[in-house]
Amino acid sequence: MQIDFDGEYGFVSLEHILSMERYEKFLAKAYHADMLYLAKHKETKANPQNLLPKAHSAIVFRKDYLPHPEPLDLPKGLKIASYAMGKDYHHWFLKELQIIAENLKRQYPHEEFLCFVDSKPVLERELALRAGLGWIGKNACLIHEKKGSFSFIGEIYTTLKLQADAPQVPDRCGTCTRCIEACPTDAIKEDRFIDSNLCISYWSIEAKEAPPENLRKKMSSWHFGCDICQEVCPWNEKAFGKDFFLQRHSMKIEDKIQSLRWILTASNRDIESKFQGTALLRASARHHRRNAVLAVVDQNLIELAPEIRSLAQRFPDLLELCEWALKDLH
Ligand code: B12
Ligand code: SF4
Ligand code: SF4
Repeated sequence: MQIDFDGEYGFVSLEHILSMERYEKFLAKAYHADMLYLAKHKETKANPQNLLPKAHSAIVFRKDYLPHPEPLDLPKGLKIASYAMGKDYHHWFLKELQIIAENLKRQYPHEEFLCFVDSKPVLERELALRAGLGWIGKNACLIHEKKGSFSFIGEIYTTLKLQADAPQVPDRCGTCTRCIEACPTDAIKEDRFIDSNLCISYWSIEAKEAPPENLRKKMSSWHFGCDICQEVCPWNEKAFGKDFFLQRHSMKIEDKIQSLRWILTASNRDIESKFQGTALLRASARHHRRNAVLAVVDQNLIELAPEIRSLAQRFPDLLELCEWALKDLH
């Protein structure tokens, strides 16, 4: 089967999902933090046929996002994970897969095809690994030997019986432990698990509350997501060059102040309309303000103390965080 796709793809059988024991261990250790949907998803992740009855196979897609395929001009001076630096992949990547699925349906009118990107109960990393698209690194990410790990995963479930035709990529982490050492919060645990309770990505995107005090000063100014455990990976260094990430983070202090001031003072509507169509809207305006307060403290931007004082008055639910920040700024 030949598919017109700018990226890699492979086939995998859906008869047996292999890593449910690992998944259960993740849940048993409560590494999912408050993402309770991950526990609810367990049953369907183990049984893909709950999503598409008679599903036999998946076509799994790996799409690079660095540089972002749909870039957007976002406020300068905010540390935003590369995956969110453009239009939301949940829409355009899913659309790409739907077009592929429509073509396949024309070729195989008696078969069924169903597309997913990220948000449905699908064990995407296992499928990508078994489809030969890379290996799972110690940082838990799918890594491609030549292209690195800055990639999205999506898949089409189908009733077609497709044979996995690519060999599984061997683990190429070897004795490297760079990601484990670089993670500021020690979120990378044994056996390639991430403890979301400690992960900056979780606290800046998914969490409803502010991080506990012992983590607040370790957020390293990440406004949305975190790329540290990928940026230090030698396979990304090889794909993008040694200085690539340093340059990406060299931001002017005036830009930082300007962008953080804007978030601290903007209305819900302003924040929502600025981030419309991007993955940044996964976090509410309140959460963007919370993240901005943490970045102000991280950078000790005392000039933004008045904005934090006024934020505390406008949003009493951020009072505790703002008071903590004001005590810390010097
Ligand atoms: C919940 C979630 C998170 C959580 C928890 C992350 C985690 N590592 O568990 C948080 C919010 C922290 C997060 C962060 C990020 N995420 Co996220 N996230 C998800 C989501 C929705 C579910 C992941 C999940 O179930 N985790 C639980 C663990 C146990 O499962 P798992 O990570 O899939 O790992 C399985 C495999 O690795 C497998 N496995 C490992 N070794 C082996 C060996 C064999 C032989 C087999 C068979 C299986 C196997 O076992 C695990 C259990 O089945 C997926 C989308 C999806 N539907 O899968 C995206 C997804 C994993 N995230 C993605 C991205 C891009 C990110 C970030 C890079 C975003 C950012 N820059 O901030 C970070 C990376 C953090 C990290 N180092 O993992 C991409 C990953 C792409 C890639 N190249 O790996 C995904 C696939 C979304 C997508 N469709 O592109 N994420
Ligand atoms: S995303 Fe950041 S906080 Fe999470 S495991 Fe990787 S380096 Fe650690
Ligand atoms: S940094 Fe090293 S250990 Fe971590 S994922 Fe990359 S190669 Fe593997």
